[in-house]
Amino acid sequence: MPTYSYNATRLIQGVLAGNRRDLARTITLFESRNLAHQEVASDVMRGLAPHAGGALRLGITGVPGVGKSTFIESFGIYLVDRGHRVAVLAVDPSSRLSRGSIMGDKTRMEGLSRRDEAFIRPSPSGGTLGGVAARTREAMVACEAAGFDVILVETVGVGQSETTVKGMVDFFLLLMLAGAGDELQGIKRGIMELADAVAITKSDGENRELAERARKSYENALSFFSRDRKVPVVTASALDGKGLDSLETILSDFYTEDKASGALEHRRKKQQIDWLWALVEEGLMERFKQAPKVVSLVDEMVAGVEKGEIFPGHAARKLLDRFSG
Ligand SMILES: Nc1nc2c(ncn2[C@@H]2O[C@H](COP(=O)(O)OP(=O)(O)OP(=O)(O)O)[C@@H](O)[C@H]2O)c(=O)[nH]1
Ligand SMILES: [Mg+2]
Repeated sequence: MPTYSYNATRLIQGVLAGNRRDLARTITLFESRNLAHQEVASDVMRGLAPHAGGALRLGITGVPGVGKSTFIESFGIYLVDRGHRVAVLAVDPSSRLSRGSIMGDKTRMEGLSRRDEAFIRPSPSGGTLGGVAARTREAMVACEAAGFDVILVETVGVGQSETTVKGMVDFFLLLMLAGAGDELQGIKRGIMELADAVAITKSDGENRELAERARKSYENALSFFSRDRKVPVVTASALDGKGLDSLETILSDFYTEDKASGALEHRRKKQQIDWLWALVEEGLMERFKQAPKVVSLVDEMVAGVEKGEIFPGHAARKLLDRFSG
């Protein structure tokens, strides 16, 4: 099968001019595992990176069904109507082409996807969480270079992905449902600790009162966490647009404040360095597992540990010595 060939200079020019087709193509190029493509991809990345960084990067998480996609649709349109250019990306390591993954169906974002000022890209599929996240970071660079000033990153509130997404955004919004009984039930404390703001979704119709009660309860719970700044809790509805204005104010205040104080820049630099180390770790592990001199010893060490004849610490040291020796 002939592989599609890309022209780095053309793609860079197209993306910088805000051409959506070129943006989509660039992201596809970044996702390609073809070696020749990867070389062009690094050239394109080098050309785009100096033009990135100009967007507010907002991560959005919450359990399946909480209303993330519907919220992104409403909030995205709200922002576009106010003159923003909005790109929507996703990190969903479980996504398969065949399965209904987050944003697998763009149907919940039909209105937004029709807007010229919006760009929606589903999660890269397959691979490790690290791999999916790396592709999303690269897509983010491309979107920023194309002039999008708000990047929304949807991730599903299970597993490790929210920690990973937290590491690539400026602001992390947790969507929660109002439920009867203990409001904190079933919500992992760890996720609450990552949130920069919480929105109680589906605060419309009969649910309004319940949502308001939940809001107070979460606000109270969050006040016990020691945090640099207060974590606002709002009620929102994607159906009637309730709470979208408060969220926009919260976000723009945050962005202005952190930009002026240098906190934004500082956080992003730290994220870049964390990312560097994550890539080194991942690469090292890959090289380790593929190194012929290690491969020949691995089975022996694993068998030894399994039988209880070799202490794991000893086996690990032997393998590492062989690798670096
Ligand atoms: N009443 C009401 N229903 C909503 C609202 N937002 C979402 N829903 C409904 O909740 C259901 C789930 O919404 P989604 O946006 O698909 O939720 P999600 O969090 O993206 O779900 P996953 O992608 O499966 O993780 C849908 O039936 C929506 O119509 C809202 O603000 N009010
Ligand atoms: Mg969804």
